[in-house]
Amino acid sequence: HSADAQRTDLMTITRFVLNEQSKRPESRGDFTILLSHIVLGCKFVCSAVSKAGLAKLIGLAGETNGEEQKKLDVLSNDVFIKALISSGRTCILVSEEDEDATFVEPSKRGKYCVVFDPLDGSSNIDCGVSIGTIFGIYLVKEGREPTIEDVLQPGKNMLAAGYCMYGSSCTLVLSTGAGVNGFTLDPSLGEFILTHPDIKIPKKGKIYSVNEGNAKNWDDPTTKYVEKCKFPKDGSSPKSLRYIGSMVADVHRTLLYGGIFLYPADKKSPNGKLRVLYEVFPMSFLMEQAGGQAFTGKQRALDLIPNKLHERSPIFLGSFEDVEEIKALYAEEE
Ligand code: AHM
Ligand code: MG
Repeated sequence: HSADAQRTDLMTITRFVLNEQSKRPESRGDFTILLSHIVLGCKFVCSAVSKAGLAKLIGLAGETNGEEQKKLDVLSNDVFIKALISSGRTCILVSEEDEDATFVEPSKRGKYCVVFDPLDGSSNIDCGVSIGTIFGIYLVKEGREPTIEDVLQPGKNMLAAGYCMYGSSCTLVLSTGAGVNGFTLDPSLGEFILTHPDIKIPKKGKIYSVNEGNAKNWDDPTTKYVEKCKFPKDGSSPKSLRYIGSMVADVHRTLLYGGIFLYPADKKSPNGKLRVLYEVFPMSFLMEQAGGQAFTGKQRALDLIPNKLHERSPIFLGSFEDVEEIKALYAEEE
């Protein structure tokens, strides 16, 4: 796909996924249909996010006679839940916003389970800084009633994962298990166009990304690792620190520029902060597909078997060699 071809031969996300799926003999278009409903949700949230700052001034759609406006994260969740159910391709939905899983009624059921965080990075919503949607997709075991066990599966069983970043542009990054591709929303077309084909994360990076305000409560390996980033002993330059506090934005930068993103355990939160099913797993899936690694401090992140829907785990992910270093520090502990 040369530059000129990219301008005139538009590779939309739908066309891309249809091509990809046509190589799979068992495919009947169900995945493409599911994805188009996820994409619709992302477009809606993108539009809502870009108008958020104006909401007080002009009033957002749906607001009637002074009734209180829905918070953006609640609104986004409602849109995703409805879009996913109406796709007719889902059976279980797990959202960060909902305590319990949603079981789709039999007449609208399909074979996919979707785990998602409709609007992640809540602390950045009100100041207009990048936020995002994260999702992962599992296939339900065929021939029996869907149960919660269908989603309490290790991340390596995911069929696909992705995120959409509502940043200076709206970017959707997707993997269906054969590499990672990035699409940018062309607002004038209302279509996501392939702009980042076959993303590979640099083997090693120059950036580390962590909430250093928690340093007081870190464990030894994390403390030693961050010390190493700042005061390398092997003659290399210190790493730069970048931390937005939106996982999607911090991971997106890590994927494109290389480096490491960490949300470690600390004395106050022994399991870290980020949620296994719809934050840790999709991002770990994408990292591995792009040639990087994701580690929990104990094991490969995608090998984790979650016991609860909203379980948390520490996470270290990014460039292969940077994650090797933190793995070595944890190995020394044992
Ligand atoms: P949220 O689901 O309440 O938005 O929290 C998740 C966010 C992530 O996007 C981000 O990586 C992390 O929380 C930042 O946490 P902290 O503010 O503790 O650094
Ligand atoms: Mg979240």
